[in-house]
Amino acid sequence: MHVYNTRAQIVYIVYLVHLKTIPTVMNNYRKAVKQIMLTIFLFSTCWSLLAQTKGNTSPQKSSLKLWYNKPSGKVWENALPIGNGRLGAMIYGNVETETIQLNEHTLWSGSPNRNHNPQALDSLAVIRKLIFEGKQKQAEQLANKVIISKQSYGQMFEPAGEIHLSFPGHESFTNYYRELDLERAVTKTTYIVNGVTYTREAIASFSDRVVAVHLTASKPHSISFTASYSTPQPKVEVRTQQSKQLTFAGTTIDHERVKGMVRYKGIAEFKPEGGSVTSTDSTITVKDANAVTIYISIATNFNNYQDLSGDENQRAASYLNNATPKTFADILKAHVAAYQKYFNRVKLDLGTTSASELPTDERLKNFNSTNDPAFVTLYYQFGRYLLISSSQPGGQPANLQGIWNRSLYPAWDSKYTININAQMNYWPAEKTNLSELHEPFLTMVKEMAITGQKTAKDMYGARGWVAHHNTDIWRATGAVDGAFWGAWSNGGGWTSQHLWEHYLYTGDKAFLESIYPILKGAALFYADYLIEHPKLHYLVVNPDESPENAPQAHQGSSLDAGVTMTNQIVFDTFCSTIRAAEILNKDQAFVDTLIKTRSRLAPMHIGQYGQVQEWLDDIDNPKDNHRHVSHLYGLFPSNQISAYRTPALFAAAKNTLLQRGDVSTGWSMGWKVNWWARMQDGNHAYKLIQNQLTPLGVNREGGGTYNNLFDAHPPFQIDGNFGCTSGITEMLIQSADGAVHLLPALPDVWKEHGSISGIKAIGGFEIVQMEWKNAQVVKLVVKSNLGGNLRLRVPNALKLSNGILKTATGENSNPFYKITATAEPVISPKANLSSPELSKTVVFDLATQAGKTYAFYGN
Ligand code: FUC
Repeated sequence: MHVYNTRAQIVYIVYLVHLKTIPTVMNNYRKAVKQIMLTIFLFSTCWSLLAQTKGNTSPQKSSLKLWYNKPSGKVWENALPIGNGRLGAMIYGNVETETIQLNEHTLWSGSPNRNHNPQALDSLAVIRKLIFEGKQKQAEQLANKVIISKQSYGQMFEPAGEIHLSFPGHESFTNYYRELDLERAVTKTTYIVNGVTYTREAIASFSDRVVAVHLTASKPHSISFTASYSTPQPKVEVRTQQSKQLTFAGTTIDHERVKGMVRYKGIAEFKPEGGSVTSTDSTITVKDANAVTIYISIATNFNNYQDLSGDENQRAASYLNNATPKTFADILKAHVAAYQKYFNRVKLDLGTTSASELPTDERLKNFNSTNDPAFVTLYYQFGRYLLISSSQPGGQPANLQGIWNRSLYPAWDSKYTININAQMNYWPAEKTNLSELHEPFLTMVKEMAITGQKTAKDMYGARGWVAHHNTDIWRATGAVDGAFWGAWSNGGGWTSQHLWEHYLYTGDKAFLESIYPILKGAALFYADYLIEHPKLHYLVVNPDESPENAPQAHQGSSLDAGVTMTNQIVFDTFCSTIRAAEILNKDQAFVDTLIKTRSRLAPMHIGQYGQVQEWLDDIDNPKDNHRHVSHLYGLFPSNQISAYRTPALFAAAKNTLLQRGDVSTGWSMGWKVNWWARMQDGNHAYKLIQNQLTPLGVNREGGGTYNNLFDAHPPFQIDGNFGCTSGITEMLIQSADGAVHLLPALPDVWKEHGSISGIKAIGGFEIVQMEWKNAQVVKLVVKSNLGGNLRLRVPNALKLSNGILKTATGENSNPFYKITATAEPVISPKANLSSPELSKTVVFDLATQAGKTYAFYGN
């Protein structure tokens, strides 16, 4: 549809027609005309090019834009996401019929319910015995009967329908352009029809709880359209009110024996400037307006996971009535300010090349064959944008699709898979300075800690709380899907570590006090549930599995006892609970028990192929390229495998990564960026970014990225976006291994020059600014929010602007950097381990004071 320089072409055609009609006798006149027309042509071409590049120049002014010169068409993954943590919308930017696909964070199928299977307890001893005897398949069959839920496998995050705006006469248009401005959280679509430039902007307002759409035109009285609503939901009533409101109201669907009881109400109000607005019983028509603002409010009766007594009508009306008196300009201003409070905290500059001048979809296509560092910056900030837009305090956590889902039966219910995916969503939260946005996830953990108590007691006869590999808005903690995937009881242990991580970054002792019972509950569950391995005598979890993977040796069954990831999670759960109790000065007797129990956990094993063993037995297949590499939980997000403290495990982790391979599902590649960053191999981490930033379909059997930069499992799954954003941070700054490590994994392509500001490190340090040249830190500004020793690990020596840095000695005295030693691994005599080469670093200590900022320079 796009015509490159229409005006120039029209002028030139007029010129040609003109020449034909002028008699030849008027040769001189003709020359003069030719001159004039040529001048007009050149001028017009330039003007047109300018107008065309206006679209092109705006993204250059701000490189933080996703922009395209084509509409989305029917492809949802071309549309651009906006969200305010409560409302989500996908803006298609289609010209003749615009589609605004809507979501609301609490619009889920079902209603308060429990899904644990209490039959587990009676058969637990039998299942354990079968597994210890090597009869995994039999154990799995029994587990399917008694452990796996006979109720819901988890409820679904549901769509709120679509508003369509159809513009008669807009079938043919020119100068098309659309963008998502990450610096302002605004989408914009512009095009020309009959000489009129039309512009549409859309926001999901952070300050006013509505989606607001603003339509303008370059000539008065030019805006006419009809609005309608469609939805895949079966139980919806659509109406119009006062000629200017389009409303929809419904109740969500039943699913897997759970009655759908979430009632919702949506109101879209159309406020034209000039012109008229009329309605039928299900459509609104605006005619000849100068501009139009559409306010969309949606609310449900959801109060919390056990209470649906809210009034969706009153809520939807009150959000709407607060917004409609305001102009779009007012709403936009407050929205941008509220959004930028978060977004502006972090700036990243990896350099810019001419590759960045193309539309986003073309940059994606070219990324693997060009040097486009600014594309990584864009993708990085898009990850932060997505977290801000899908996770706001008081709202629901970002689910498998963040807050964007158009399907009634979405993949994996668009809920929370907690054997990796939901955690990955929150990896960027603390380090990219979005700590407050961790809150919805942390609240979900607190709520699972309540529902999970009965699950722990009924299923396993244990105190504390447990969650399996999935949860949903009702905080289900039962085992679902099938024993192969679901007989994994570490959803509680792992998610509880996010509470501890939040404390490590913020130092908020009141918060630690408030969540201590949850950490303790997760540890208590393991203290009761661990059982001695009859042959190896370690304390292990049984039944257990290494998420979704099965060793060949177990006849296709995933069930086992004491798998590596679980041992690592139990270790972390104990360590953080012990540390928290020490800091809060409580529960000495329990701490003693945990310390004793911890010493009996299985250490990591290094197997015959030099790999970190996934299972206690050395049964890994070095050709296995399963997407989950769960046994490297200890390398990332945990810090049990370290370049400096555990060299043999570090070498083995590298072998595991090499054996597992690179290309996989989107989220798996996102995880691998983090792992290679921890391996201090920037080039390999960058290779994974390349693999991930590949248009879907190019990686055979793997994921990639959609045109709107959503991560492709496939299908769309947002975890990969967040995982990669975390990984890019880990390439530049890490703080999990006893020091703030600067430039631990800088790839060759970014070596020359770059800078990052606003990143957070453990212990409340903020990297206010870091600039590097030729892979050396040349400028560094660190703010110490909590005081304490700042240990810096840097590729080159630094000078403090007003003081002297001491070479680091001994353990880091900063309590936030205290690390419990990882147990010595058991190493197979067949293992061939060669130590990965590490770049040289220098390590400094600086005693800091809370609230002070320190400036350093490279030598
Ligand atoms: C886990 C993964 C799948 C998918 C699902 C949502 O089960 O193994 O790949 O990401 O979560």
